[in-house]
Amino acid sequence: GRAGNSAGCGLPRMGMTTEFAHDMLAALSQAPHRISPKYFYDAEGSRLFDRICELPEYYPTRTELQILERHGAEMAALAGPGAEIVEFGAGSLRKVRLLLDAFEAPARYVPIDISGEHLRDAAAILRREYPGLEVQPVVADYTEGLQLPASGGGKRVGFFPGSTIGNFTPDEAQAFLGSAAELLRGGALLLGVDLVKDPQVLHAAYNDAEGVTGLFNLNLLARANRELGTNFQLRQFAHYAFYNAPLQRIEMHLVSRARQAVALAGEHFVLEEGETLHTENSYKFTMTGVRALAQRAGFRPGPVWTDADGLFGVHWLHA
Ligand code: AVI
Repeated sequence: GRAGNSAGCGLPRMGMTTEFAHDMLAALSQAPHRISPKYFYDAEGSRLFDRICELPEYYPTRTELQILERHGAEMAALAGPGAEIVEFGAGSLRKVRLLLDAFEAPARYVPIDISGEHLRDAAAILRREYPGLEVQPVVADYTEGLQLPASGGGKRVGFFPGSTIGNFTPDEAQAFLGSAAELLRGGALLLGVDLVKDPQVLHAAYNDAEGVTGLFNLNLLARANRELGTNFQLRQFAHYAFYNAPLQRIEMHLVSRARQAVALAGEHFVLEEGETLHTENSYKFTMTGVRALAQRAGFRPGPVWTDADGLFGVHWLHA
């Protein structure tokens, strides 16, 4: 709990760093301690996530790629010629390439991302590879209300791969889908979701033998030390990930190995031995669960594609 005696936080909400400072302060002040998984993704965290995607235990990335490869033609038929692909987040050039290759003369690609730098890079690469394609990046937080450039007449197809929706709270997922349905009205959303399965398979995906997921989790503290001047002792925290079956989610925590104090913004916060900082939820879905969720958000569920082992699902949702 809070052991300092300064008068409240008083940090203005400005850039990402101040927001991070604000949220870390809240996480340390309140029990249970929890912070948004969005803070995983600085440059180092993004590199570690790319490594996770290559791990033998982490099946989602390669399984979704395989589904997009096998069923791209069916998706293309639903999209029709001259479609416009709106991607929420721009972290998966490999995935959107499969759609761009399968679709008939896609007219436009609109990646939406908070990182302008990431977007510019992605846009430049795709413009070079697809000379006929209009690439129109939008720098914005796609979880907040946003406006898109007027569509050129083709169907607007949203793309939200990777089961990123699983990192939202159920309320956030509902709100996101609701605004996506508005944005894509008349078109559709291609939504990739990780499916409920054998807990041992899920457990292994977040507890890889090489320990990369642990490094990814701990990088949140390393990042706080770099950006906020905290003094987290990384060796004093253990990566802990488990499948919470009743809530259908993987939970990631950082467990304090001993009673320890952390300094932030002139205050000291004590973490007891065994207390955790809850860093991520990764919800898993059933096919019917996704369809019900989508329907509540204003979509009409269409076809679903999956792999032979039923690990991952890609849903076509009519907007
Ligand atoms: C980005 N997101 C869908 C990943 C997931 O599986 O929830 C992040 C991740 N966390 C640990 N491993 C991968």
